[in-house]
Amino acid sequence: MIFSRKRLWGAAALAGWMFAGAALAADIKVSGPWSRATVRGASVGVGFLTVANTGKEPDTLLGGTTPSAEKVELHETRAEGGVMTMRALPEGIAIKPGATLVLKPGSYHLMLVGLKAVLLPGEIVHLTLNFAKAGPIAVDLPVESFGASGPTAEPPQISY
Ligand SMILES: [Cu+2]
Repeated sequence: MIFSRKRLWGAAALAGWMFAGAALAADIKVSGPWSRATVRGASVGVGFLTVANTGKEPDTLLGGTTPSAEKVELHETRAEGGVMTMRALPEGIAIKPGATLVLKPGSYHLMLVGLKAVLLPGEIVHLTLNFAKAGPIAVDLPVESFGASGPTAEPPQISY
């Protein structure tokens, strides 16, 4: 079968819409996902994104899974006595109705523990977030450069 590029984009858009539909049903919206390149031999990577709870019920981001690492942990970086420390949040992070949780450098983040390969700029980390109520939500994290502090571009807008 031959698909034109446009058709492939259409199929991708439809798949994206179906994922978004599932997320919408649970009132959880994920945006701005990104990861950062690692040096060869690094055992951990990071993941950042924003989660909005547009529903009327609280939900909890429990963590996630990815084929790129042994496990995905939720972490929080904090300055304590002038020293940046990082702790795991095994209970997850609660998100109140109408609240937005921002995972960003120096704050909450996903820790990809036991990286299976070096993360190179331009690659995509496929990740599944797990929510207590919304369940699993698939998200792709573009890998930004080693020194990146944010995503370089918004994902392309889907239009019909
Ligand atoms: Cu961490």
